[in-house]
Amino acid sequence: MAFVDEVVFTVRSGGGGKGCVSFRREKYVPKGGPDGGDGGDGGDVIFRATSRLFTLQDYVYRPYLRAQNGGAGRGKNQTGKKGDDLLLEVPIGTVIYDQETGEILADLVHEGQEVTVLSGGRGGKGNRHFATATNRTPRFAQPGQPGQEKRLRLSLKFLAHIGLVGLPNAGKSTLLSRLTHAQPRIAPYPFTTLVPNLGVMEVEDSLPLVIADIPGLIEGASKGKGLGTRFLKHIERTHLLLHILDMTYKPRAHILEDLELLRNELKSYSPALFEKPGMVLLNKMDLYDSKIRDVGRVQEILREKGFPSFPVSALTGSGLDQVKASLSNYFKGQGTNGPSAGTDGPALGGAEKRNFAGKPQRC
Ligand SMILES: Nc1nc2c(ncn2[C@@H]2O[C@H](COP(=O)(O)OP(=O)(O)OP(=O)(O)O)[C@@H](O)[C@H]2O)c(=O)[nH]1
Ligand SMILES: [Mg+2]
Repeated sequence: MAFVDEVVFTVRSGGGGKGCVSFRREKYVPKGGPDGGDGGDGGDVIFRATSRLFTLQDYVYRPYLRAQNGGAGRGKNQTGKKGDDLLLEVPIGTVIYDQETGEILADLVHEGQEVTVLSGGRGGKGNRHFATATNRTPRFAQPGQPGQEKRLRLSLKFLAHIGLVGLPNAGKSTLLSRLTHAQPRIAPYPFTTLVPNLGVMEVEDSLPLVIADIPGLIEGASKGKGLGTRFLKHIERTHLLLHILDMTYKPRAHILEDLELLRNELKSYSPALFEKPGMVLLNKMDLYDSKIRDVGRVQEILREKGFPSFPVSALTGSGLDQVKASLSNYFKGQGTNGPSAGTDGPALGGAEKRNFAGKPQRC
């Protein structure tokens, strides 16, 4: 199934049913009074977040969706039927924008959260409401209020605690498959991951942590090179970024250049994303040639730059227990377990307060 995280379509709430003009007509009751019932209210347009959906695919071929109109009122004071609401289910993390003004109408971040984007028109009043001392036979009733229409843009931004960023082929998806039960595609060539993957990491004494793996970034991604930065929005709401660097046979300078490149692309996309606390995973240590450089020195430089780092091998699993422990410790230290719900900016306070593996760090 295609991964769709952006859709535009129009919704319309139901119009109210019209009020009825009617008079009581019964044997032996001459000139019975007005008994025109009210029109039913039109249906609302409601969005609901559900964890059953992971994309906005359902809305691709539905350019115009409308709620039901209210039924017209009838004689004998019968109110028209209320129009059915249009209930639209969307994945958790869906942001709803007014396409014309750009205004955010809703940000659905919890399971079952609902928002009414458009209310249905009220039903018109029947003629029985308009009888007065001077006009006992009102021959008019109210029309129903019309429904409203809006063009919407829905943008899905995953809610994850941790985001994986790295150059293509660095081992991000392998790492996701190791830390969680996710089974992303893994292959020995760049751009294996074409759309984001989510995985859930079980952590002792704490709620599970959601990890997002996105396609690799290359130099110029912010200018559209490679797959561009289109998927970075899926890590905008994370608390923490894991930068994955490939250590294969590389001299120190190249490893640090890779990090620099990643950081530059993140910064060009969004300063708020760039500012997020980060850790570095020095991956593929099983292929690292210690004759070229000492990994300790790389870690020292990273520490000076404010990044705690961990030498690991996503393939063999070495070093990953420490990473897990550190992540778990970090999130415990935050006193929060929910992903950041805001649409921009880091979710937590100052980076200095971060606590990786119990050590205070400057990020
Ligand atoms: N030797 C070794 N190979 C690894 C390690 N981690 C990943 N690989 C291999 O590196 C290749 C790329 O791994 P992926 O996990 O697909 O890399 P990615 O970063 O997700 O790549 P893109 O999705 O293309 O951005 C695969 O052949 C993996 O088996 C590691 O620690 N050691
Ligand atoms: Mg991948």
